[in-house]
Amino acid sequence: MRIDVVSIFPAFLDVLDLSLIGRAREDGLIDLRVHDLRDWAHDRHRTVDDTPLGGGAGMVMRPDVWGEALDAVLADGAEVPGGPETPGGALGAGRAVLLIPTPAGEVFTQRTAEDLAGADRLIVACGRYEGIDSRVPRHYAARGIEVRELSIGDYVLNGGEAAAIVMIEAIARLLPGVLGNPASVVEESHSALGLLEHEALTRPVAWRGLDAPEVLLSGDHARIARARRDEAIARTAARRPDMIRALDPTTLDSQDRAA
Ligand code: 6GU
Repeated sequence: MRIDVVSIFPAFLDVLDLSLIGRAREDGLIDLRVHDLRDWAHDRHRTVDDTPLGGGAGMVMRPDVWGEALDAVLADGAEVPGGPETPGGALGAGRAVLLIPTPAGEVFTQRTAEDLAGADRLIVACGRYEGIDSRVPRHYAARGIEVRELSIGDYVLNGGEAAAIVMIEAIARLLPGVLGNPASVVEESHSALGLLEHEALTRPVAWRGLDAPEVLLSGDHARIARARRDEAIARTAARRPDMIRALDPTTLDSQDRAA
């Protein structure tokens, strides 16, 4: 997957050199490129924002600067499926998604990550201040590009960079070959069942007066699975009653209902 990030703080994205994502980049599974929006500014001061039309607090990022930046980044990916030069339509046979992190977006969930992991390229436009001029997403959507304005939750960050890192990590770990143990992704997809994961324990079995549940030492895999599921339901009910209400009753067995 090709991922381009445009930001006025490109160094913010340096953490993506580390850990799992860094390894996936070295292995060529992810082609991540970070761009400085100010490279497309027009003046000596490299201005990228202006006061809001209609007045009000804060600054809004200029559509002309963003337009030139995104046109250049899209053209640079011409060889990528989904790039503008790929035969088969405005953006070719592949799937390119313009992702705009914003607290005013739709909420990014595991389902969103699974969906976006199917794209050939992501272009992530990180806004600061009060956001990017709203004509920018409208313009690219009208050009036939899939535009997703996404929020990572109901709180406000100073800019899209931290949210972009969250979303890129959630998407990238779903790409084939990125995770050491693909079973962890499969097990999580049970969270598609709509429960939090069961608690995890390791050795020592007794620690500071706290004993691990005996069942985990029983070797009885059916009993272990049952105990874990009961525990997952109990903690989901305690921590995320909204998830319990949203459960599909047909996915529950009689013992679940008793729990
Ligand atoms: Cl995507 N951006 C900003 N600035 N704040 C947020 C967010 C995004 N998601 C939650 N809060």
